[in-house]
Amino acid sequence: MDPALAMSPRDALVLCGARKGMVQRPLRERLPFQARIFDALNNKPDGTKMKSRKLVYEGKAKILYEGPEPGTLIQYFKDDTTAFDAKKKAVLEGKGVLNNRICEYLMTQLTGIGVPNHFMRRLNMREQLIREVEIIPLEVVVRNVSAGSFATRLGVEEGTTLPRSIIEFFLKDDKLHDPMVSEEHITAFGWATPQELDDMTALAIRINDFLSGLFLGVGIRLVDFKIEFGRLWEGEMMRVILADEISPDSMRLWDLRTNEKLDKDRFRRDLGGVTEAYSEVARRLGILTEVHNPERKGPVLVK
Ligand code: AIR
Ligand code: ASP
Repeated sequence: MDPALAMSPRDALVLCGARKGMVQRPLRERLPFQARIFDALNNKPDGTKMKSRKLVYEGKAKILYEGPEPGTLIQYFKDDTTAFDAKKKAVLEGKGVLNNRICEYLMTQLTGIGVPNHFMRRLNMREQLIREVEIIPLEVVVRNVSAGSFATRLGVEEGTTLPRSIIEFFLKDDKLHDPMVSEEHITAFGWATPQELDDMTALAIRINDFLSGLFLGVGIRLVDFKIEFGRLWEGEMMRVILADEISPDSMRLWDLRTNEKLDKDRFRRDLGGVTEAYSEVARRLGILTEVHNPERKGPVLVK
């Protein structure tokens, strides 16, 4: 079992208190370096890819290439970061490496509790092998605490714990700025069937319960997150499975003790320290130790 999961909440709090300066600095220094080595090995000097692979789709933060076998794709995590319909853009060195690792970890944990998802295995620093699915054109957002567009839309003060977890659906359509849609809209226009909506809702609740507990164990509050689902065809059978990514780009994560933001809001709100925050999430989950700090084998208690 991962030591981060075996940690008591009290250990986790001690760890939060211990983090400033102690662990963050070496991570910040080493991560961009490793990302550069990877890029140097994979790219020609002019920036083009070494192997010519068939590009399937390029999004704002990820690229999909044809996979080695039919029904597979390679998901590449870019350092590119966008917000507000890509009006705000930056390249944050090392972010793609972190998201690849965090996403791998969370998808693997979800596989462990039987949440079907597209992740097959990590290939290298920035890439993972995934199952090809037909993406359902919806963003499924689960919220535990008021923040972001929910706080603005409903006038619920940011930080207010919601009386229960709330699920919202948004249509994936950049031109329309991803409008919120109801179940009526979704089924009337056939974006998903009633059965698929039920499946997505049930999976979203399980994912929220599991991830809330997982993050709580490492001193982080899962405020909200966005997931996407896809249809996986197996002969005549079709299943709805979790797809896309789960990373600090798609979640709001607040430090349990200080409410410090450890997610993409650092970029959206110009708070600085974006990749440092993502590193901190990875470190608390126990997934960066072997890469970045060989002498550190797990959580260290500090009096
Ligand atoms: N999200 C929504 N669209 C893209 C992303 N990444 C995520 C946000 C946040 C949640 O969905 O990162 O975790 C809710 O976003 P908002 O803006 O609706 O409050
Ligand atoms: N990812 C979306 C965009 O690029 C929204 C966001 O993350 O704020 O506009």
